[in-house]
Amino acid sequence: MGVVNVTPDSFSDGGLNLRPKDAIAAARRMVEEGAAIVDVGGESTRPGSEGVSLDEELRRVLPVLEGLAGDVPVSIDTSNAEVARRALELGAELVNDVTALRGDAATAEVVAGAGAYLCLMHMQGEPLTMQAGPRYEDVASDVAAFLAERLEFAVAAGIPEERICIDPGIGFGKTVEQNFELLRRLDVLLALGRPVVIGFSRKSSLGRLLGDPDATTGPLSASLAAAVAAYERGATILRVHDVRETVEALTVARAILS
Ligand code: HH2
Repeated sequence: MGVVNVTPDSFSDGGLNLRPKDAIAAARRMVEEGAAIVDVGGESTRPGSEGVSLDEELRRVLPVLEGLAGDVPVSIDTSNAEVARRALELGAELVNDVTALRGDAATAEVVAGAGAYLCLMHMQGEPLTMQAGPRYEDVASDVAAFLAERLEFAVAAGIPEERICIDPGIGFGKTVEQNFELLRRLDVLLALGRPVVIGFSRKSSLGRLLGDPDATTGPLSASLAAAVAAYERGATILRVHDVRETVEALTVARAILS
């Protein structure tokens, strides 16, 4: 899953694809490089971000979705039901909701009605404050229990279980150590029986592990290591910014592992 952020302030690529023409070109390039789907988002959820208005989110993503409609498989990264609805009308196949259907009460119905795929992600707290002292009894089982509950909720709302994937939400209310523990213990999430998505690409925990306590991003080399490790442990969807390099790394990993 390639990431296209149509935002001025995303943590690693803010401003790069703010013009529709650039975002469309980036999405097409990612598919050429081997992405199976491109995740288009109009709101940064980096630590400390305050969110954008519905109008602004629509203004950012609609021209991009219109430009991609029909020939690029699209996921819409939103927690807003109206953005999801418009994106699905324009051909998006998957709704990637970082609030796991808690952000907007209408999203579940929109996804169910369209017969779309859904990604449920775990987040403790909300972006503005989520990195201020995240607490868990046991991070892997707490995240799994949350995702199991959201899965049940989504299915009760009419979204077939076969259309749902789950994501521990790397960096969303987790310390560096908790992020790595979630990957180390991915089996706890796999036990829920749904495909697992991992988005470790460029995240600050990578830069911090490498020795910079104030890092806000991590380098490509570290992102590739995390993607390969996640794949090896059973993740089947890797959400990444650097598609070509990740596809190359995963191709080699697969040749060795299979
Ligand atoms: N991470 C980000 C955004 N959406 N969705 C899922 N399912 N999993 C993730 O790990 C995830 C996500 C944050 O990364 P990015 O989109 O690059 O940054 P920003 O939120 O600053 O736009």
